[in-house]
Amino acid sequence: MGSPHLTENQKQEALDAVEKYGTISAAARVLGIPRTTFQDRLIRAKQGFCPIIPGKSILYNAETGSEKLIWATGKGMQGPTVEEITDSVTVALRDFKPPKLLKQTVAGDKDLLGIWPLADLHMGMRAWGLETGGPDWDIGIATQAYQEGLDEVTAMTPKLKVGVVLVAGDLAHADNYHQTTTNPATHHIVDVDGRYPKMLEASVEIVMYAAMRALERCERIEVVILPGNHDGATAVAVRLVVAALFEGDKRVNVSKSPSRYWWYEWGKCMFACTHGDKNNIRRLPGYMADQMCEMWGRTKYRYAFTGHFHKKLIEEHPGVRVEILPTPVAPDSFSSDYGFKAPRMFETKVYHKERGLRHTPTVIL
Ligand SMILES: [Mn+2]
Repeated sequence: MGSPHLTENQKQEALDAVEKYGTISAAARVLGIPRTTFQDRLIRAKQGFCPIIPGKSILYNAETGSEKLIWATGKGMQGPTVEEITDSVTVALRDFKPPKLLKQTVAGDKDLLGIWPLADLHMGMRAWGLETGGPDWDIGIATQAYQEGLDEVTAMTPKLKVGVVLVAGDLAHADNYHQTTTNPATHHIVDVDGRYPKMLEASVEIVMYAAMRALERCERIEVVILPGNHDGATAVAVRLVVAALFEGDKRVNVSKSPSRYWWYEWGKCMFACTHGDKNNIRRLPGYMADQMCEMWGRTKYRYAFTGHFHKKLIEEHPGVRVEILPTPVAPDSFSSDYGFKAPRMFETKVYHKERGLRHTPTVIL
């Protein structure tokens, strides 16, 4: 294809001629050189922004230099040589710096702690969609929805040093064979699916499932099961069963504390959790500072969690971010009667020892 020794003057002459005379043919005629030779010069002059396709003929816009038409001739002009293509690509990519490879950790990041909140799962609740306006709900539906949500949110969670499976109360919907919540004085009869042992079993199973998933991401985990107003007795039973099932597993510690509060320290982070039916989010920061003053003093980032209200809410208080944890449970007749509604979701929360909250992978069910 043409002379390899095209001078800068010849290139400029070709560009100027096309601009002046409007078409390649006219420019070639005026310059007194064959059209194909002129076209070759023009292509070389424009190299860098005009791709050349072997076996095709291209009509360029004289004004802009962009392609107007391409004829697939199957013959005719040749494209640039392999060396020319290599050269132009090399020049174009001269300043491109590939990003560093992401750190592929096998072990968990030693500075990261993750929380798998299980707030208000209300295992054993039964709902009739026509009545509530939400989905039909029973133990089977809940188990499947929760397992899928946990799978998805865990897949979004990085590898961590420590994981906390934090059951923030109301894991089970009823607390006895009488289909009531914990306090008999309230006579609060709830809509249940199945007999009490079935509810207890499903409650244990979903905590075990979350723990197994967390173990896929963490070097070791803590399992914390706090009671709520629905399951004051059942939470104790679940805690004992889960502790027995993980007995001897060095990667798992199941808290046996009977307290309604969870306290934890991770580097400069302090955590607190209680169900939220008794202490509320406005009193919690002061109680946290008073009850755990030394942990408070050692830490810089502080997080308090409650459940109970079935909606996500974050309030920033001096020294503490207080969060109401969202729930993945469907509304029951009580919730829909009172018009309580919020997106159903699973989250995990990832905290750095020195930097506090890093991210909150979230799955909306
Ligand atoms: Mn509650």
